[in-house]
Amino acid sequence: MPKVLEQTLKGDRKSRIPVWFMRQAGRYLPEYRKIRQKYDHFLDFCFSPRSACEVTLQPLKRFDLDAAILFSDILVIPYALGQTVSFIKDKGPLLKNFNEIQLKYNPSKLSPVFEAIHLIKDQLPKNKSLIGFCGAPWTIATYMIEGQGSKTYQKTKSFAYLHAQEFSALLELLAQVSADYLIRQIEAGVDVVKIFDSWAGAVPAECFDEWVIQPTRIIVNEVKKIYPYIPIMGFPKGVGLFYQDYLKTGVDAITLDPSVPRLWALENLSQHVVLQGGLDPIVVLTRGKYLDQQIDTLLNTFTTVPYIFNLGHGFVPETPIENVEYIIHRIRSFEKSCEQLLSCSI
Ligand code: 1CP
Repeated sequence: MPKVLEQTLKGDRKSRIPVWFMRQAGRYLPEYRKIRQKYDHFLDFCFSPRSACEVTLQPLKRFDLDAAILFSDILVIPYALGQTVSFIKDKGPLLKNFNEIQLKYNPSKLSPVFEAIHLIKDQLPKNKSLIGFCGAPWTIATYMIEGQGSKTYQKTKSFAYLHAQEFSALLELLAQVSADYLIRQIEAGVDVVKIFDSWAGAVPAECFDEWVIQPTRIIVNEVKKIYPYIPIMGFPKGVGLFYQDYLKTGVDAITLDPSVPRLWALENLSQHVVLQGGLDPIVVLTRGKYLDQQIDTLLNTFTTVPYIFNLGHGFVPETPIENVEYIIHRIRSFEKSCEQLLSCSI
């Protein structure tokens, strides 16, 4: 059965615009919160194949979406490398003692993720795609070294500037391990993979090649060596003009953050990669002129090129479910009006 997300990722512009959302499974859904409360520890939740499968499929039961994204987290990689990872309620991730760990990769710690993928694939409708993912080496390194989320990345950058060789070895290790992790996800059944570089916007221009492009390119090359036809999406959030440099990573699709000018992306990126995303997740909290404007600009700018509708970052927990329904409805109405226009002009 044709899967519109994968067809679009191969460069085909279809009349149906594929739609999925970052953090489409998450705290804005009551059915997610219900399962979430069963677990004290977020990683126990991620590593429970049946719960992970259930929440992965939840948004597809509610909304007319074209893909599921595996429910897991990018921080399972530091965990598989031997670092203690926990999630503190209302505060976020906490990772212990980067200096004291040996960094030894144990992929068997990730086997519940592959089990979850098997379960999801058994239940996922055949016309929908399953997206697997990992964090990019820079973003993972920031969590490992800071021990938590950060605004300044002070510890990570100081480490990188003062111990350049060690930092570059860490990025290389993370790239190899992440490639292995994606390959195992593909073996287990994911159809598409995505590399999240959520904090790439904090990298200084002079270091962009070394900290972002090169490690990401290693992941892309390693995965493509074994699975050349599996589409790879990249998300270099917040990098401005460096979105164009990011093409050098060899990814097949790029997610736009809300600040990327749409026409600039059309003119400078769309000939090389499939474009995806862009909608401000915060405008989704509202209804009215700004929400409509942002949806319509995305749809109208990318009418002639392969484009996948998505946000420019994840849904926040306060997102009203009706607004998600509204966005999808607006996209499907746009498709209908395009079809009518086409049939009138023949
Ligand atoms: O208690 C909860 O319910 C925690 C909220 C939550 C959720 C729903 C976390 C903790 N992770 C997730 C799932 C998750 N994380 C997915 C699953 C699928 C989906 O999108 O529906 C994915 C792809 C991620 C990836 C992830 N985790 C990223 C990259 C994407 C992004 O949002 O930028 C990052 C940076 C993380 C780290 C993370 N995980 C969770 C928190 C609170 C954080 C920290 C974010 C920060 O530092 O600001």
